[in-house]
Amino acid sequence: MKDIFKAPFIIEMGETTANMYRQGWDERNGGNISYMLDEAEVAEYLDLNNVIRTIPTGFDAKKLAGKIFIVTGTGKYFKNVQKDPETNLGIVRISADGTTAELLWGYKDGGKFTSEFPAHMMSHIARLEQDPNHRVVCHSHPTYTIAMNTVCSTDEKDFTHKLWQSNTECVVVFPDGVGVLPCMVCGTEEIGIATAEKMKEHRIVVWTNHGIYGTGKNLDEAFGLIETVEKTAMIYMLALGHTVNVIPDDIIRGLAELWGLKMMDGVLDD
Ligand code: 2HA
Ligand code: ZN
Repeated sequence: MKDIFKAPFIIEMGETTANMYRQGWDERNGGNISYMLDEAEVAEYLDLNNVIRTIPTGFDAKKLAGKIFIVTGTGKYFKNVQKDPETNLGIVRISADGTTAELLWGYKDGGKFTSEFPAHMMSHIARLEQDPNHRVVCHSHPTYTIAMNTVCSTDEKDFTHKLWQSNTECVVVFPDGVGVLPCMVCGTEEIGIATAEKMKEHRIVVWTNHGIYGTGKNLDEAFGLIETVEKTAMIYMLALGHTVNVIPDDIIRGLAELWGLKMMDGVLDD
């Protein structure tokens, strides 16, 4: 068996959580990440027949039966993942009937996965149906995105338009736009269902007054989506009340045409 502490997925989880913490987006226990792993790769580091304990999933996760995820722990701080991955992370496999997760490694102090596990798993299901290469769901509390929620409506077309108008990168990085949920109680199956519904059309979903979900085929991609929204929200908030110049719709359309991208419907006037 290879040394799991040297596994690329453990190293990457440590790097990404540290990075997000240093951005100031993941205070205290804020934020959570789940990353679907390749079974053959995990088998190089762990005996897949050795289940440490089982943890209820809290919802019907049958569509992910047999899939293995590395997931940040509930109550755990992003700040601490890199120095103690075995306490702050866990590797779990969804059981055949989808009601439990089999712990294969981690949560060393008896802990369990994030309270947002249903939202993560339902988002994985929704994104995998759109893109078989999808692997990562990343939730965070980026400062300016949440600030933007306090001054903008929850209309996702309007929210997307404001982002596209503020930074030319935006339409190129997320032509599929940003899904926006109203302020809801988090940690519930209900917010999971609502998030997954948005994930059918968007790789990014904003939880109003709370934070953001970014997804992708790897950690870089999910992080990069959040980073682009957050940087643009910062530009928007810095300029708020002083705006004399935004990116015109014909330039936004021109960028999408140049890169051959299909834009979210209804954001720009036809
Ligand atoms: O894990 O971010 O949404 C703490 C949270 C809950
Ligand atoms: Zn949160």
